[in-house]
Amino acid sequence: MKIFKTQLALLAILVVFSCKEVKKEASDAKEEVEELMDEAKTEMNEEETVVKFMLEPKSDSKVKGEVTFTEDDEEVSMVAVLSGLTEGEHAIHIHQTADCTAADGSSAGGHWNPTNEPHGKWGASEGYHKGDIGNFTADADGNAKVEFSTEEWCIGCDDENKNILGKGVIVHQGVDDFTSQPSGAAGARVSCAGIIE
Ligand SMILES: [Cu+2]
Ligand SMILES: [Zn+2]
Repeated sequence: MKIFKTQLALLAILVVFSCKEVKKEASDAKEEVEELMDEAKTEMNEEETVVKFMLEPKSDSKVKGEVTFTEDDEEVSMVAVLSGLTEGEHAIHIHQTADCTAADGSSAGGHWNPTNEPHGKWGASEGYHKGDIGNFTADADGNAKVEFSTEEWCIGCDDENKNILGKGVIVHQGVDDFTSQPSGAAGARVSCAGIIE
C-alpha cells in the first residue's frame, strides 16, 4: 500500500511538471511569433512609407486625380495621375497647408517655402521653394501623369525643412514662369489635395 501511494505521488508530480513544460513551450512559441511580427513591422517601416490622396476639382474646374508619395531610402517620389485638364502645360506645387476647403483653393496658402528662398525653378542656383515642383504637360484628352522625386523631402520626419505632411498639392490652370514672385504667375488653382497623416 505504501508503495502504491509513493507511485501515485510520483505520478502526480510528473503530471504537474509536464503540464508546466507544455505551458512554458506555448508561451515561448507565442513570444517567438510576437518577436517575428515586430521584426516584420520594423522592416516594412524601414523599407518604404506610402501616402495617397485624391485631388479634388477647384475653381469650377473638372480637374481631379490621385497623388501618391513614397519615401524609400531617403528619397521621396511623387506620382500624380490627373484628368479633366486643358491640353498643354500646367504648374504643380506644394503649398503651405493641407486645407482645400476654399472653392478657389486659396485656403492652401502660398507656396511651401520653409527655407525662405525666392520662387524659382527646382534646383536653380538663385533659389527655389521646397514646393516648386514645376510644370507638366496634359495630353489632348486632358490627362497627365506627373512624376517627381527628391531627397529634399520626407514623409513625417522631424526636419520641418523636409516634412511634406500637413502641406497641400495644388495644380494650376496656367504655367509657372519660374521668375514671377512669389508664385510663378501660374493662374487659377484647378485641383487640390491635402497631404495629411
Ligand atoms: Cu501653386
Ligand atoms: Zn514657389
